[in-house]
Amino acid sequence: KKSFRVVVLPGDGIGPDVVAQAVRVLEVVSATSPDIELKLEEHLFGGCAIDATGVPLPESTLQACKEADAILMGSVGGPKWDVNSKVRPEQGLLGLRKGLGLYANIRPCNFASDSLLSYSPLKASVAQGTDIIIIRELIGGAYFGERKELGQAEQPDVAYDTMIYSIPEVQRITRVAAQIALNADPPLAIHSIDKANVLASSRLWRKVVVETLQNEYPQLKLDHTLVDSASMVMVASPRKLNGVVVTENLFGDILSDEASVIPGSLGLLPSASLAGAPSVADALSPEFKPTHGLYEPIHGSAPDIAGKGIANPIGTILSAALLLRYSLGLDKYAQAIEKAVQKVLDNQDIGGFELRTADLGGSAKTTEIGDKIVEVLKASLA
Ligand code: NAD
Ligand code: IPM
Ligand code: K
Ligand code: MN
Repeated sequence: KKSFRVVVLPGDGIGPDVVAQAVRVLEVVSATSPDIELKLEEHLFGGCAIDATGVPLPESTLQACKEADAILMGSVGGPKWDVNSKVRPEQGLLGLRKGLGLYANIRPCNFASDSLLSYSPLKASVAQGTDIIIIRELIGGAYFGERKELGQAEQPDVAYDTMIYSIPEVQRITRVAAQIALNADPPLAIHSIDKANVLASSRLWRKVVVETLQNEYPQLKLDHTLVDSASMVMVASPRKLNGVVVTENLFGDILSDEASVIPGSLGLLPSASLAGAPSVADALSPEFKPTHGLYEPIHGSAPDIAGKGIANPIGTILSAALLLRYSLGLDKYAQAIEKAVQKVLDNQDIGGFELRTADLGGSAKTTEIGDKIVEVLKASLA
């Protein structure tokens, strides 16, 4: 049996609730498969790690993540840990991304099931057929440029962040976008989003995206949209952005939350954050395994519903599917999980009543959704 080590970081708020359901799903895969075994180990991370150890990313957690074959995460943060305090849960997440070199954040945004169309905040005619894969650069830009807090800067009444990109940083994320576009048949269009009419880092971004694609992937279709306009297109006619959207860290953060609600709920969408040498692009071709992969739902710790047992676990369960696909090379099981999720959302094989959490207008508990997905998955693997 091939054995894989998976580090589990439940984190804060609804994190532990939704991660517990994804863990059950991974345990089903491990127990059913004749040839693989998943060894899951939990570690402290985020606000709960601050409470227990004083820091959000304890050295032992970072070390375990470095040694793991993959990482499954919930979410970190919450009102208990003030944004003005020196030590914050979110610093742990940024430290983990940087520490593992997770530069490529993949956030697919499409309808897990057409039965969700009526839950979209957009009119069905507008939302229908939205199928966007957001590729967000994750360890550059304003998140990691030079920063001075109020009181630390040269002038007493100033604070600043620096949005900075290098040519290699943009080249490698462009290649990831290109590889994902090429994995589809026919290849997907690439939409690069920037603010090149104002920002120097965006002018570099656009130039490098153009040159990299021209030199290395001339067959791919590329267009450019300014981020303000793109955020409007996202709700006015999101299908125009169908394909691969590639953008820098902060724009990607904002646009991916905006896009996430189009297919029904923020609670449905997974993400993968990948590192890889020489390039994650290779990781997305069948022969390659990323050096590190962190998988988490795109939502946060949802303090408004934490502790109520009503969070939607599907984004985290689909993140576990991405973990199997990208880091462990187990596409077959990833597909089985995605299929099980779709069946539950489509109300198939589950006894004739609709099972949805509150974000999708229902009254099901987090654990009930987990129960059903586990049941359907077990049946499909038997
Ligand atoms: P959020 O994503 O936590 O919540 C936004 C809204 O979506 C809330 O109304 C919440 O109830 C709802 N929601 C989110 N996930 C849901 C789910 N699975 N099921 C049902 N409803 C869901 O964003 P926020 O409120 O801006 O942030 C709260 C905290 O989470 C902050 O401390 C923030 O820094 C942190 N955060 C962490 C991550 C992460 O760990 N990667 C991501 C985003 C935000
Ligand atoms: C996300 C979150 C994080 C980000 C925060 C919690 C640091 O919003 O994963 O999208 O801004 O990247
Ligand atoms: K998350
Ligand atoms: Mn975000």
